[in-house]
Amino acid sequence: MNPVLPGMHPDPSVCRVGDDYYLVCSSFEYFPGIPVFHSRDLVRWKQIGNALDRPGQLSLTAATPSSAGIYAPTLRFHDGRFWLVVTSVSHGGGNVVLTATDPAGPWSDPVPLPDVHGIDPDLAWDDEGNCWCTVAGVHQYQIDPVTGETFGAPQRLWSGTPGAKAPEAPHLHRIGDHWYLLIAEGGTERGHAVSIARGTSPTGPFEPCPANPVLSHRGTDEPVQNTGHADLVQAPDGAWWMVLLGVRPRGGTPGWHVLGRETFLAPVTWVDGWPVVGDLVPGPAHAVSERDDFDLDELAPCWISPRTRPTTGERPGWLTLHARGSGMDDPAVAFVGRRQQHLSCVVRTLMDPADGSGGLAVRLDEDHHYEIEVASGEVRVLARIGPLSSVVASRPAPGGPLVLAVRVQEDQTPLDARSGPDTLTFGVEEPGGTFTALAALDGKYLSTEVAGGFTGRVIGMYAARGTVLFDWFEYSTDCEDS
Ligand code: 6LW
Repeated sequence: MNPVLPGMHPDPSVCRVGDDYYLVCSSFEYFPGIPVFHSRDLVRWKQIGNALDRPGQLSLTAATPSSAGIYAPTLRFHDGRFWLVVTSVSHGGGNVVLTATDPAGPWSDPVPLPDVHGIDPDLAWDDEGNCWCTVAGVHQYQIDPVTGETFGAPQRLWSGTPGAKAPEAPHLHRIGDHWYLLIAEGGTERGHAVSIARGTSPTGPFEPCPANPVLSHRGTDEPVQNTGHADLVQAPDGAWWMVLLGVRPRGGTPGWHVLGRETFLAPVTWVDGWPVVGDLVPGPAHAVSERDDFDLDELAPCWISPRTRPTTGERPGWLTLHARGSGMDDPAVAFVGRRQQHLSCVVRTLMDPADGSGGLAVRLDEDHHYEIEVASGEVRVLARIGPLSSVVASRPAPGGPLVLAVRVQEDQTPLDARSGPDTLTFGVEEPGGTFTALAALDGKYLSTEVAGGFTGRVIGMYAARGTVLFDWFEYSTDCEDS
């Protein structure tokens, strides 16, 4: 069952209304922003929209670095409405509140909280109707979420466990007679942990749990690492659950994770008024075979683009992309992709190069990407790793539309400390379906351990020059991989 939301879905926040659960995640430099998911069982999630799906709600430009942008939303249901509070980490950014009656959208325009300083905002209401906005640090503001006004000075609620860095990701929940302040600490890397404190009022004082951290995989051989940044939800049967982020490092030392931080689910029981977090239940793996023929006017909600969405519709049934800037190295590249969600997968697309050049790319950020590109009568495989760019293979292009493919294969048996985590084989399909490989590249260079940042791999179509078109895009895996 875990991860319940594979691929780049970090900083999950969850709420329940009746039998329906809703969950949101960070989206960084990508547009549309803040994916919204629905589930009935906390295990199977379906994306129902993106909260920030109009350019007027979200200003991401080339001046927004990769891994900046939209961080750590909190989703709550209060007074008949859904509320989102989120940090926009970019020029003119800050914290904002949005509301919706239907979490699938439309969401309101953002209301700025100009006096709330700090990332990872949370919203909670007490019985008197006061609204508390708690941010990393951990500091708390009383606000009016409708106008964005702040009342009084911020109060420090808790600085986390002595010696642990980065108390962040606060979520304040009223459970029984207590207010619980859930936080992450230790930083979002291998030291990540979840801790909790409780008090009888939303403003504290808060008493730390003697068993903190209540969850951490630091210093263990657990296959899931960096566990932290959690939220709590109660099921209709009274059981409690925690959603949290974690990563799946693979290969040799130190282990490379390539899918970004993913969302996991863990059971929670209560002992003496403190939560006890159970194990992350793994698997079972499930096969996925998804295809988009681009026959609809609107793109499905899973498609994302760095910073702004390129115009896409022109030839009916095809995705049309006009180049912007210098291709995949450009922060504003015309790229439409989806998260890589499986350790092994196969991606294929039928591309018409028309009068331009472009292709199929695996992107971590503009400095770390591999792609197979059709340009100037050639098909070539390109690799960009930090300051180095290379054409690693080329052959003549057949002319006219052709199928480009990348096969991502998890390395099952690391041979030495430098092996893995996976191999990306780029190639073309001949008429009749035979796959011809052009190059096989080590996936570690498209990992967070190499590139840094907060995101994960996104695989998609791009234009490097002129106009190129894509008839369909397929993403599939088999049950070998979870
Ligand atoms: C987020 C912080 C974190 O704001 O990473 O894992 C940051 N935790 O809480 C970006 O996702």
